[in-house]
Amino acid sequence: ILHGPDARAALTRRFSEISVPESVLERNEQLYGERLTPEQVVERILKDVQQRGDAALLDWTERLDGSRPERLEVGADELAAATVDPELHAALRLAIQRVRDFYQRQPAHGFLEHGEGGALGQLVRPLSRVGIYVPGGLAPLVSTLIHVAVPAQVAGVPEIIVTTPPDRSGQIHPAILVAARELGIRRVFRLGGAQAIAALAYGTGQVPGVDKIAGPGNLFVVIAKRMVFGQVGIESLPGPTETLVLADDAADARFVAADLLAQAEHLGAEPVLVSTSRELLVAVQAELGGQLERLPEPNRSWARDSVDSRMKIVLAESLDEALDLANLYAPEHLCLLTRDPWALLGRVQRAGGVFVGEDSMEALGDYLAGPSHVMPTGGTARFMSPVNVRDFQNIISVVGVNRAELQRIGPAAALLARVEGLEAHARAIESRLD
Ligand code: HSO
Ligand code: ZN
Repeated sequence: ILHGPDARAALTRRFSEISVPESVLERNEQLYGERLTPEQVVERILKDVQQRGDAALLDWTERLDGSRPERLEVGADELAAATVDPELHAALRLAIQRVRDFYQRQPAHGFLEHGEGGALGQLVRPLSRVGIYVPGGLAPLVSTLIHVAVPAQVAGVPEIIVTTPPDRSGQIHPAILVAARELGIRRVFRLGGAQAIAALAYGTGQVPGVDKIAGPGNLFVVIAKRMVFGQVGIESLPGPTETLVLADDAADARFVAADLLAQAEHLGAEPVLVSTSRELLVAVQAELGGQLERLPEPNRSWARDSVDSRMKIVLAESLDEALDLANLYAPEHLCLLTRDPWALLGRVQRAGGVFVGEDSMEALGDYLAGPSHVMPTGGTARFMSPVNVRDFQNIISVVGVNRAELQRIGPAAALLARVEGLEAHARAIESRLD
């Protein structure tokens, strides 16, 4: 149990290079005969896709995902035929509807003001084509498709391209196909990893290049996104997830433990518990042990790894100190499990999302509370926001000054031009001055 300066130190983020697990290096050695770093692998893939297009995509998919699809794109008939059981179908619809209702409330309009001096304003335009990467494989994150696609659609993006890795037999989970259909998305590609990012960034014969890539992904996906950034827009670089539960003596240790484990079962997750009550910390630790035991495999191993290797437990002197620590850490998720959680909201400064009270668990937010579950990780909540409508729009500045206004402000502009040594600028302005 950490407290005081030790707690501050433990929750202070340090700039660190993406850490590469030994298992990744071992797999690379098997695949390539040398211990290539993930960066080296991604460089190879990007270059290959740039040079050989679809042929490279098929080769890498076969090599890394274990299947060689006849066509990368899911056919219209296959998309139309995908089914899931009716209850799941209804749950997908409910999620889409609630996320849509939420983002339709986000103000995202421009302005154009005509006044005495003419007009100034901002036009807001949707991006033309967006690529969404949906993690597959171990966990087919159908909710992630919904939580990225809906804000893009509310923004008005006319064309959405989805890529998601196929399983070993070349299939995409039917829930992802049904969700895509429900969303009105027509283009889904069997494509994962860095090769998917390369295809979306450069475009190939089969896969259209996009203006911006959104959605989370594994280590290779994140590295690939970093490398293509600039050529194409990148919405964010989400890393492993974290949750900070802030609890006082009124919190129920069973719920606290359950919420920590819900995040812990994501690979590489970092669960953090900050409490003003030592009794609660002790009770939660006991609960964690019991609840871990009762989780099925492989979830138990995933969660245990997060708890054993990365969990932090902090005793705070007061709720004020607890909030200071939370703001310092800037968690992706901040869960307030206290007697009066609403009273704390005004002091929350840095977090991806805040979950207020014991009935608003983060796991609900992952699916259908409303806001997108794609939130800033790794302390990037200091300067980044959750995925939202604005990620999928451009602003165009409008300048429509009239002649009278120009007479008033032009001389000052010309003066500024000359101090910068830009004579042609000054003359362009003065050419219209009386
Ligand atoms: N909690 C994860 C998102 C997720 N959980 C998707 C379940 N499905 C990262 O915020
Ligand atoms: Zn989750």
